[in-house]
Amino acid sequence: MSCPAQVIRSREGSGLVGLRDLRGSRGKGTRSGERPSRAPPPFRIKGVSTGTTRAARGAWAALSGLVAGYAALAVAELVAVGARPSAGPVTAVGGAVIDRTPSGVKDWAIRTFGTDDKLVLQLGVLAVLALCAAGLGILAQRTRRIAAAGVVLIGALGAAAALSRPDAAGPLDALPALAGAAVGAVVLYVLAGKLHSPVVAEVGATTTGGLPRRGFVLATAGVAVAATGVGAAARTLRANSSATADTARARVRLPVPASPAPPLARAVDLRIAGVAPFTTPNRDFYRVDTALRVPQVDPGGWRLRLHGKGVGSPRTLTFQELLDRPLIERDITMTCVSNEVGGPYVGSARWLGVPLASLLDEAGVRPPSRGGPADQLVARSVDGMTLGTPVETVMDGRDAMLAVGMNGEPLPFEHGFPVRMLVPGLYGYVSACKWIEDIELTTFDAYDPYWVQRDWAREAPIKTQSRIDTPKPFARPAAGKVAVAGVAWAQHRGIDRVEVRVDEGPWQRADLAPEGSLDTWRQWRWDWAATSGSHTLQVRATDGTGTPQTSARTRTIPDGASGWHSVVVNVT
Ligand SMILES: Nc1nc2c(c(=O)[nH]1)N[C@H]1C(S)=C(S)[C@@H](COP(=O)(O)O)O[C@H]1N2
Ligand SMILES: [Mo]
Repeated sequence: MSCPAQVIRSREGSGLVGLRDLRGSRGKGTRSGERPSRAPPPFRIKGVSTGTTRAARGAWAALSGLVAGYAALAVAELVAVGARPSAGPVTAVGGAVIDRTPSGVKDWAIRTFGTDDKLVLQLGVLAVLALCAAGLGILAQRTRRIAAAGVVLIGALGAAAALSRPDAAGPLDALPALAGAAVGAVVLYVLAGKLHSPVVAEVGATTTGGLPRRGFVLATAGVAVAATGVGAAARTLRANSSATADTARARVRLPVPASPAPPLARAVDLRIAGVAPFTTPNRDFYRVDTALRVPQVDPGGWRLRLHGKGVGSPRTLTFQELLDRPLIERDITMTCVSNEVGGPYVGSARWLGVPLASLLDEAGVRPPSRGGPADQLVARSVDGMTLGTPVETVMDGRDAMLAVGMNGEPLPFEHGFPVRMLVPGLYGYVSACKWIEDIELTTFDAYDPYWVQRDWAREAPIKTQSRIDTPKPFARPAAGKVAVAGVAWAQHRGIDRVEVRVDEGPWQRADLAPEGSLDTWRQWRWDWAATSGSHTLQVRATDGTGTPQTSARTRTIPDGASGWHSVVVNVT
């Protein structure tokens, strides 16, 4: 085995390692440049006499790997603050995993973990890293060089992941993972050398049950403390930069809209306990995106490029130039294609923004129906997301917009600050680009955007849906009058009718709240004379074109779930 007194010796006295030879003078720590080659390195995994000792040694070895990994991550995160926050290895690897996860699994993750899906993913990445680190720690007891090389290899994989991300800015993105790996490799090499010491065997194996020597314990603790300090520094720096972003956002003064939202009847919100409010507060608005780190864009440096096929005069707009244009304010209900029947990924807000069609019009863009060469508008975000929207739809007169405000404030960072796109009637993944920075006119033939590359449909108008918000599944209401109520949506077609039935009996017409607009959801209510026992409630809606919501159940992939929502309740 090449482990190696040789290598250890070459480091002795370097100050970096300061290997101590405690042979015969345990606890006193005399520096020695020599180690008799006949002294076997007894801290070998093999050849140890008792099982407990072997296990203990394995555990200490694994710990050395974990501490090296911890130091590597801390350094990587610190370097990432300087390079690019989302080039940090956990974020980069997590992002690369998201990009490569099959749509079915991704959809399952969104359904199962909701907005926690990202946390779960990052914990998963950390768990895998921890396993690798522990394994390399154990390997280092046999061969430090190969184990250290293993650390570098993992770092190279992290760097490759960072470079592969669509938002990678350049070679600098490889730096955090590589720097972290370099530090991790050195730490592992050094700790492994300290653990692999001659003294412990004599004492340790017999009397202390495998407790490693003091040098190892001190070095390990020292590295752990230092890494914690580095990690804290990284967090502080990041907190500072996000405070700067908060300040920039707080400074934004949203202009008064040239075209305010049409006034809403008070009764659009029936105010029934348990029913989603007509306007979703920003803090409760669903969030679906692939960003492990929410982009914090400085509006001062932000630019929007508009270019591509049929753009007579390409242009680049600043945030202020957008704000200076006549703005519209509209209530629009958004829905995610990953929303299952009865699911939560739908919300309504009052948006403020620049009409997109007029901007395109000024740049010389014509829709296909008027001879324009581009049928697809591809929006790109600062985090490299791409979303494709039919140009025809954007320019058909609906309130497609570049939104800057949400419910009276600048867009929250999570929802796309400083600017996002919105197209009423289309699922978010084909229309609602957050943190947008580029609009390219192209064709559906020429380019498949992110989700389309992952098996989702090119075009995806929102399907008519209705949801029972109250009573909740398996609720136990008392017999008598029970309010059955919820929401229904068919953006840009409107909702004309909602019906409810009990135990597959006759359909009963629900009362509808006044319509907000064709682009918003609509609340409904039906009073049920409930009798005791278990009952199934079902709901269906009819859209503004007179088309009833289909009963046919489909999955969310490729273009949105369909079918009727039902809820089972036990009346007491
Ligand atoms: N940059 C970016 N924009 C994005 C996405 C994304 O992953 N990245 N997801 C889209 C999807 S699938 C939906 S449903 C909406 C969700 O918007 P919200 O998070 O503000 O509700 O954003 C869209 N815009
Ligand atoms: Mo979505």
